Amino acid sequence: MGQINFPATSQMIEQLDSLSSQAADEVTRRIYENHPGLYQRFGEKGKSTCREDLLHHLDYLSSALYAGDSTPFREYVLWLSGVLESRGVPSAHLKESLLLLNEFFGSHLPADRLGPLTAVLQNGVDALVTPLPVSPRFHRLLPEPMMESRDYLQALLSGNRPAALNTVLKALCPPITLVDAGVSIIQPAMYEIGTLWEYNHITTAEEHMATAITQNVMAQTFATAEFAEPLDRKALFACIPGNHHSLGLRMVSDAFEVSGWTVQFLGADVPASDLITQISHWQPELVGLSLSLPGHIKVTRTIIEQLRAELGTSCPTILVGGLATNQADKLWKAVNADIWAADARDAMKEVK
Ligand code: B12
Repeated sequence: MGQINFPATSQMIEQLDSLSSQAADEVTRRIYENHPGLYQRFGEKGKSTCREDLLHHLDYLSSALYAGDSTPFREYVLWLSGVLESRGVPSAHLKESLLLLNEFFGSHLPADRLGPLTAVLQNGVDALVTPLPVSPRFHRLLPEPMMESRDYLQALLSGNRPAALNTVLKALCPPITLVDAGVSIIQPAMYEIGTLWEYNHITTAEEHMATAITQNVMAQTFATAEFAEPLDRKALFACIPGNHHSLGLRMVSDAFEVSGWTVQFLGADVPASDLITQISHWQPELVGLSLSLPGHIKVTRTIIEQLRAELGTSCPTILVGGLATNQADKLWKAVNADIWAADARDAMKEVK
């Protein structure tokens, strides 16, 4: 389910992207025209949030088109409707927005280009009408949690940093490695933190606290790890511009470093031009890029194109990963990378 059979021409997606700002303006205007009470309740701020939300819908729409698979869009619609409903906002507005976007593109794109776009939008509307109890694909790719993950989650929720650290340190006995503890204890707990935030069971402050504790735990456990002999191989890791989710990439980077690679970890939201300069100066054999939201697909594709154009045959192998690439099969191919891995353990297997 979700696979849509069409040639997702990049030309069609470019057209969609170039119309997105106009579509967001036009559909916001129509929503406010249909519901004059909204302006009285939420004023200009509500209007600009509505426009921003529409731009997010379009990001997910275009990534589904890149993937030739409506799954990321359908899952996004279900995710958003959960976020809205759990905060007391009826998802009827969401359905209306999707239908209005469909109308907008119906009158701005040639009929022969419309098929795939309408199919994806309709899939989103259908998801709202008959929601199936699905968990997002990125949850299905999540490694099997170890028992300790529950305790770790409890420690995060109660803000107990020492307990979180002890849980991981105690689990770190052979054959359990640093990367095992990362993907099978920390990662599932952080995903659960995300789900709790999504359904409004914890606040953004509590999510930030969990992240801060986890960063500290990862740094402390890294300091106790046993390192393999140096390999004389260099890898550089960075989150693409706009991606603030750096923790997962840190886990990947640490896995490489512990296995003997020399690494540079550039962290979150690295500006494209500086990233390219850093790569061409340091000349790693491998570049690992992390993208978390479907809106990151386009910029990653552009960066990879620029890297290949500037570095030619000396361009390093490009490995990609992150939640955005875990949202649909082969979505990573849309960014023109050489390899993809679903998690840090998988990355160590993919890169020989
Ligand atoms: C912590 C967190 C944040 C923090 C990140 C802080 C930091 N320094 O990292 C902050 C507060 C910045 C944040 C912001 C946002 N977040 Co956030 N966040 C999370 C949360 C709870 C945990 C992320 C995490 O650390 N996971 C644990 C790591 C270990 O897992 P991972 O990232 O998947 O990484 C693994 C693999 O993906 C892979 N991998 C990752 N990168 C790479 C790279 C390579 C090369 C390879 C090979 C593999 C690889 O290997 C990693 C290790 O195994 C997630 C929930 C979730 N499911 O992940 C939400 C989540 C990702 N966020 C979400 C959202 C919506 C947002 C915001 C839009 C919220 C907002 N309105 O502001 C913003 C967007 C910011 C941006 N532009 O990037 C949603 C995304 C929903 C969706 N459908 O896509 C999620 C899923 C929460 C949810 N359930 O609703 N977030």
